[in-house]
Amino acid sequence: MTNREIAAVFEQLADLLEFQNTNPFRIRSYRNGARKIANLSEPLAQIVADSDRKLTDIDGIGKTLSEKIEELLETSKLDALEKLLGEIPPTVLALLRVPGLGPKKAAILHSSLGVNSLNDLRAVCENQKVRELKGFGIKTEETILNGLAIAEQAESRTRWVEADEVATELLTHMHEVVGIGQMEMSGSYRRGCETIGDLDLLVEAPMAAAVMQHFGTFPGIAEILAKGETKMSVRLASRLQIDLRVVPSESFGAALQYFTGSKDHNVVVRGRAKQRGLKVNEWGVFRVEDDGEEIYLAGKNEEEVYASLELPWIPPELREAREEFAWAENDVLPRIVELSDIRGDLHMHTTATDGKASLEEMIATAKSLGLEYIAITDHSQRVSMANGLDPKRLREQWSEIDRLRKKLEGIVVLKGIECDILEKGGMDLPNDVLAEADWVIASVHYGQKQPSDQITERILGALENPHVDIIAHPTGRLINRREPYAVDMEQVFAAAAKHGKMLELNANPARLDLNDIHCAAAKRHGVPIVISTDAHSTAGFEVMRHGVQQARRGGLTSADIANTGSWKEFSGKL
Ligand code: DGT
Ligand code: CA
Ligand code: CA
Ligand code: ZN
Repeated sequence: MTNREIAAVFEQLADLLEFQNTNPFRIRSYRNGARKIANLSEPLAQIVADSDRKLTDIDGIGKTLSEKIEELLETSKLDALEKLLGEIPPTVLALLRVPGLGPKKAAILHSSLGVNSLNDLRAVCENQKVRELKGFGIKTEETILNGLAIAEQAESRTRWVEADEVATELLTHMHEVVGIGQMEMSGSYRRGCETIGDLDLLVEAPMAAAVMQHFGTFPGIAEILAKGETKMSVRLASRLQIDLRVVPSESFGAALQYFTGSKDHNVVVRGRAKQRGLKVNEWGVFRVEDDGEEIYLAGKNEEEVYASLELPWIPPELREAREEFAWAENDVLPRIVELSDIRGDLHMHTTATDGKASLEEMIATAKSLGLEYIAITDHSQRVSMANGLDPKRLREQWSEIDRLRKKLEGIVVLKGIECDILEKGGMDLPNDVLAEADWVIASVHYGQKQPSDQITERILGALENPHVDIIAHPTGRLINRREPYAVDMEQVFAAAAKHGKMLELNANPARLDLNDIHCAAAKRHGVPIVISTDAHSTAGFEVMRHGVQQARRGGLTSADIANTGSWKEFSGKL
């Protein structure tokens, strides 16, 4: 189990205890523990495996917590949690995942209005029953209604990055099977979708039995849902479902194509096959003879499947039945961006605000990763929770960068700022300060729920400011957690194009903001995208791959992304 998964278990435990209105001291200790664990850079499993070390040596982890961590690592389960989960029906548990509805309020709705599911919750909100409860009101009722849609999605879909942790562990586990050939994760995971309904593992092996037997021993499996000759489905304790299919070598490419999807893409694939007197399914490409007999033509790899339909191989990220077939037919499939194309990172934080690494540590790590240019962009004063910088502290940081620059080689460090766009409109720092910066990011952190006109005006205002270079995380959404601002993105694209500004694709896997559709729209407007990590630690640089994946889904090439250029090229755009 990863630290993130362990932390999530303790968060859930705390939520359930709070829902049951039990000992507040225990609840707090689980919450603090979860936060500690989520912030640890070293895997807990590694510390436990080391006989010279003790979990209780970690600040904030006491005896109870350490025993529970060991229990989790050993069994992938927690008795205390299982017991609570047994006491509360799953439909009631779903209430705890509605943004804006904490466990305490959920408990009140449950006990006083008999709310037992998301459906019940929707009904009592729509019938305006919630506003009548003590301590709730119209505002709370609206907040809950807004949160419902996203809770309904989070019930059934896992963020890509979390599915990726499981996928990586699963592939390692399955590699222990002797005699297997190719192995790939297919489905929405392979297409790089933001969220994953379930994982679809494909294994090439002559004999399925050994593969399925070993699959069944993957730690974390809570339930075997189905088991056939060559397929099997399981559900993990984390609720994520995994489908396994074992296929022979001559069908591997056909199965990979089929199970990668998307369903809509495959509808077009089958249509093209039909036009050519062919049939495509998970076993291969077949020619259908007049007497109905089917002759196998191709299927070992995806290239030959597409080739038999007179198409070039199409990258999985593009397989959504959008423009990929038109591009493929006209031989203009874009060479979509790759991680190795990225040469700069233009959004990061240091200990001056809410980052965990110092200026020098961030620069050293960026350099060791091969980045050619970076921008230091701490928060501005309005973001008080993050200890945002006022003009004086900002200028001190810039002097420090000036000082470091004298001895730096091989990397350019820009003096930047992530300047808040104020709730009433306008920038959080005066223009004379912004004018001194090499790179100004503008972003919304407060007043995210303003009506469309108002929040759009604020962002358009920032785009009109001559010192602003880019808007960060332009829609503010958090996948499975928070809806985007009501911002009118068409106006934002048009204004960015008009004023020669860039837009960020924030690579944080919980944000991925802009999304794939917006990326394609930005390209259509000729607005350059910058993919940024928004790193808050040296480990934070790692998320760049998620941003690149999202850009690939948007069909962007390296030419569409400003931070793929050399420093000389990039600086020419400033
Ligand atoms: P997900 O799991 O909801 O995130 O999305 P996918 O795309 O992974 O969907 P999934 O797991 O239901 O199926 C994987 C792929 O297998 C899907 O993209 C296309 C193919 N597939 C699955 N079921 C069907 C089906 O009933 N008909 C067709 N034509 N294709 C299917
Ligand atoms: Ca799937
Ligand atoms: Ca599936
Ligand atoms: Zn930031």
